[in-house]
Amino acid sequence: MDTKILIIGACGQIGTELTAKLRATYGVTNVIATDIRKLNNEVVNNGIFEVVNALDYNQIEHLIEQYHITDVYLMAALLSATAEKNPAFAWDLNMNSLFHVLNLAKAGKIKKIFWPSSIAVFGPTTPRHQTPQYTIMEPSTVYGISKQTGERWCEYYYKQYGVDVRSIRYPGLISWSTEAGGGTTDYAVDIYHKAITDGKFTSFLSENTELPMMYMDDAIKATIQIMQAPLDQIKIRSSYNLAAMSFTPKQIGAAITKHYPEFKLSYAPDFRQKIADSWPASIDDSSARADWGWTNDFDMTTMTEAMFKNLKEQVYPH
Ligand code: VAH
Repeated sequence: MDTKILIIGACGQIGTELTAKLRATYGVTNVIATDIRKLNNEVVNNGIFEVVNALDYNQIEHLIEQYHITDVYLMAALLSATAEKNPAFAWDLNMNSLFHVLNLAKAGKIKKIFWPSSIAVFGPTTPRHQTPQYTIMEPSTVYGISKQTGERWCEYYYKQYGVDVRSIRYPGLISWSTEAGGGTTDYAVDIYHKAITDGKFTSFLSENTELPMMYMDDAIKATIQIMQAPLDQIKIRSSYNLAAMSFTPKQIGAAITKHYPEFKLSYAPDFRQKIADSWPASIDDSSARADWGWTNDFDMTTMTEAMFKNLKEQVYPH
């Protein structure tokens, strides 16, 4: 049977680039992009798009039947900073959207699920450097609690009902194609835009706040790779640690200054500093590398080159 994909949350930071890559990989007519609003022209105009609320079970079930969907990528969620401002809705959206898709798979209506977790599942008591796949996990954010709980349910549905759900603990993701929104790591997206538009940037995290990060192209590669991996290579059914690099605002500022020597970086830590301080500085992703052959292509230097190339060509051409 052909792979027919439904993406829920296709207009988000990951969803936007994931939709483009899945359309290129599986064919435009085999990818149904959905979001609660028509937020992104590329996603809406370059293929099949439907307005869908990730909390509406009947809407999702109807689309699965209408398009004979086999695989669902559930990308809709409230990220860390936004979730702290609206805990009840964050829990509802992050958890009940997952239950809808897990239950549709349990009922045999879909074959495979991708669900994004995050390094936010780790907390202040987790070993911060080279955080292992299995370790203490006491997340102190609404977002992290929802992701840790989601991982537990993914593993439960696999073990109890044979649901083939696969998951990755994304680090902070950096992309040029969508405005960053609601994430604690999103300073690392905005800083590139401001280097071009303003020549200066004020970071809401302090200069030595080291966090695990990844260029979006690598995250999209890993997402499709884990979904294409043979069943016997997926040995972890909670979620896989994934890593590429770690850096501080000061370090990314230095990388930017190589392209913009006049760039000025200042610091004004806000409520997001406490969130960042609860997360690991670096991640051990040896399980993903061993089980399904994950390798990253981008480091801080090549990511910075790619960010400025794409931003100057696609976003700020004049
Ligand atoms: C956030 N970008 O900042 C997300 C991510 C590891 C952080 O999950 O909330």
